[in-house]
Amino acid sequence: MEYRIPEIRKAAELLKSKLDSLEDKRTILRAPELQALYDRIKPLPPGKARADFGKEVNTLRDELEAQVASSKFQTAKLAPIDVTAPFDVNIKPADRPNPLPAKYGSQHPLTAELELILDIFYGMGFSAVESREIDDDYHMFTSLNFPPDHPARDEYDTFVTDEGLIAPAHTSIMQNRVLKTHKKDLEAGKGIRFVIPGRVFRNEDLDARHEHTFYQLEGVYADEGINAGHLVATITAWLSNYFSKEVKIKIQPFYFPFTEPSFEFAASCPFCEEKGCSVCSYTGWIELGGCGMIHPNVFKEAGIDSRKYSGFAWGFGIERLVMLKYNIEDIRHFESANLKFLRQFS
Ligand code: FA5
Repeated sequence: MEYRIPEIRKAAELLKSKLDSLEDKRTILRAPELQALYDRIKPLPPGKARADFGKEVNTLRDELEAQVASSKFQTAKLAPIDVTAPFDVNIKPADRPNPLPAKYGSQHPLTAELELILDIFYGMGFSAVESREIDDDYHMFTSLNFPPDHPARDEYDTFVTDEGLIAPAHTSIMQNRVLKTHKKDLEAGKGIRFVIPGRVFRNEDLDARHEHTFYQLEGVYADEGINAGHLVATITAWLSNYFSKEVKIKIQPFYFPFTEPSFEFAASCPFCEEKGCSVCSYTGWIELGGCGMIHPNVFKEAGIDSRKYSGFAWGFGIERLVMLKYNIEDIRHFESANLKFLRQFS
């Protein structure tokens, strides 16, 4: 703003330069230089000169006020804020909480065991692909041969968003994707061999063996001439490797809409050679998961001719397997963030 009256112009320059150096900008509105201008209005004779003087003083005050207001937003340069930080990054380093330094952290036991499990499968010629944590009705049910309103859907009661998206209750949601994507490998005579780890969710009553959020590992194998013998041999080879000792596998009939025939599989107890111990509840056998021959309708949904190709799939809970291996009595330890528990594996 250009002030016409020299006295006001001079005061304006002075007040503006003063404002820059003030920490509390509001005090400029009480500056003696501004007050002196107001004091000058009253003694002036009534008329245009007095009105012009008063108008310019008010304009100067408005201008200063606007500058004070805008200065509130001209904050000093702050360090970028990391919203994931467990404390305000603007706190002086000396006043910050002292969390456990990263060098004392270690892999979570489930991560370490999953890496080991995957390594075994890589050695057997499998590839791995991760499952998903949000999905739709088609992959959760329809592509897996669950007819609409079929009671088997109740076995997989899980969390659903308002938009109808589903937190998957099992890693079998990936069967259709893997078969569809690698159909061309089958046709090229290569076969499909995939393992699929993933986090799954269920509406469960929680106890020592049931979590609402846990991990599964799915396996999908398809080629020409595959039968249940290949299924048993594959699971036996993997488990014997995992427990570093010969493990026998027992399958017994079960029902899953997406496999036919379907089985539950159990392993001979690696801790007592089937004699019976507390780990296997004195039965000599440990139930591990579900499996079966891929249902023709699942192949059909993926565009694969089930008269030419066959295959098997299985799924098991990773926590339950790791609990067995380390004799962990309660599944809830894994997500408890209890350092006493976690340090036993570091
Ligand atoms: C299934 O989830 C099938 N999708 C498995 C399958 C895959 C069958 C491919 C055939 C072909 P089931 O609901 O039984 O099946 O779960 C498999 C395993 O997940 C169980 O044996 C158990 O090890 C684990 N599991 C199931 N529910 C829980 C839970 N609430 N907490 C921890 N582990 C669980």
